[in-house]
Amino acid sequence: MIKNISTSRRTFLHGLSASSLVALAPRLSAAPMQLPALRQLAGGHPLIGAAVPTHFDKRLNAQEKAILSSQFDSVTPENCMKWQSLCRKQGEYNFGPIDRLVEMAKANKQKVVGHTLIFNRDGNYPDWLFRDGGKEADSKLVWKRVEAHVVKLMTRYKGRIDSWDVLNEFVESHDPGYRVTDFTRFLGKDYPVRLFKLAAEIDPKAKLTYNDFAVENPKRQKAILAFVRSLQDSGCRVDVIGSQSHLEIGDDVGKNINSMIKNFAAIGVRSAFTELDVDVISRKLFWNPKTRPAAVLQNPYPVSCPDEVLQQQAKVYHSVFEAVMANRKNVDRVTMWGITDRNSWLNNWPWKRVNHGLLFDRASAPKPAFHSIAKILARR
Ligand code: 9MR
Repeated sequence: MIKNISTSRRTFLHGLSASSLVALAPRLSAAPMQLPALRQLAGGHPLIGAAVPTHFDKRLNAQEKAILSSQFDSVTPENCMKWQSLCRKQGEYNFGPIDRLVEMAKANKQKVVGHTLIFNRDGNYPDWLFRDGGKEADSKLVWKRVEAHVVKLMTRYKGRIDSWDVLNEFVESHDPGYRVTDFTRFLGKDYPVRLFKLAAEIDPKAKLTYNDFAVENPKRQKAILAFVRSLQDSGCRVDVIGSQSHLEIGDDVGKNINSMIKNFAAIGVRSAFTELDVDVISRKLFWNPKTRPAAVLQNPYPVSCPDEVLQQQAKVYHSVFEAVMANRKNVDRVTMWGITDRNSWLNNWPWKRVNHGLLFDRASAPKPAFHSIAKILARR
């Protein structure tokens, strides 16, 4: 894997202090590799995170575990804390996977993100939530269940969760301004106020985050800013706005991110980049129903991704980290949505293909994007 590292990158590695380099367990027949540790280079400002799959103990190999512990100082459960995974059957909570993640994080001196209390998208809740025997539940019963769930989850992990994604994907920039889901249908459009107040009451010390997608888009950013201001006006504490940042090559987001962080800071809220990845196969054709049939046939890099594409990808990561470091006092965290390309959700969404969206490839080798980020972090 060392052969992927260009001369300039080798020179860069030699320029780093020994304490910021970590050895990764070698693959069979490969030499041990010294890599800079992003978490050490950033020094906690911002935190550098990764999403971790459910049953990570079995699903990650030794190299991926070594990357997870050496590179990242924050972990987000990718799925096991979502209501539908945690409590598929009413009354039966499966806390095992979260408990193991929290323990692992403690051993690795990593912070944990609580993802997520309410995911305001249909399908991201258990089937029983809106039912009452053979009929629909009424709004009182649904809120009672929401309250009980939030109390149970937040109380159990109180003091061990650094930041809670209290609410995920509520805002739409078009009418009516929010995503209409079973949650809004049953609880009304103002339920986020009750939710944030409840979360603040249970854990006054944890950061409370509002998390959403495409926040770098100016129209959505404006709508999200207005939403968070309305929460503040209703007496809610919102510490962080999370920008998921599921980007793709060719995205030119640096300027928007720069103004986004500043705009959020102006209302007293810090930013986080909560689910960063950079798709190397553009999704644009997929969103157009006319071109979708052709889009879903695309699988251009089934074996490996060409270097020129990886360089384009590195450019996008670079622009995110440039903006982050220029505004670092207002950025809480940057989390990658996975560890290596092997386990990334981008291999399956929005269609099945071999994807290459993260900082480490399928063999756990660092990609140009990794080196470009390390270089920016090392400048601080
Ligand atoms: O990566 C996650 C994938 O494995 C799940 O099937 C999916 C549905 O819950 O959620 C994915 O993670 C999402 C995250 O929780 C919220 N923002 C969008 C992410 C990608 O869909």
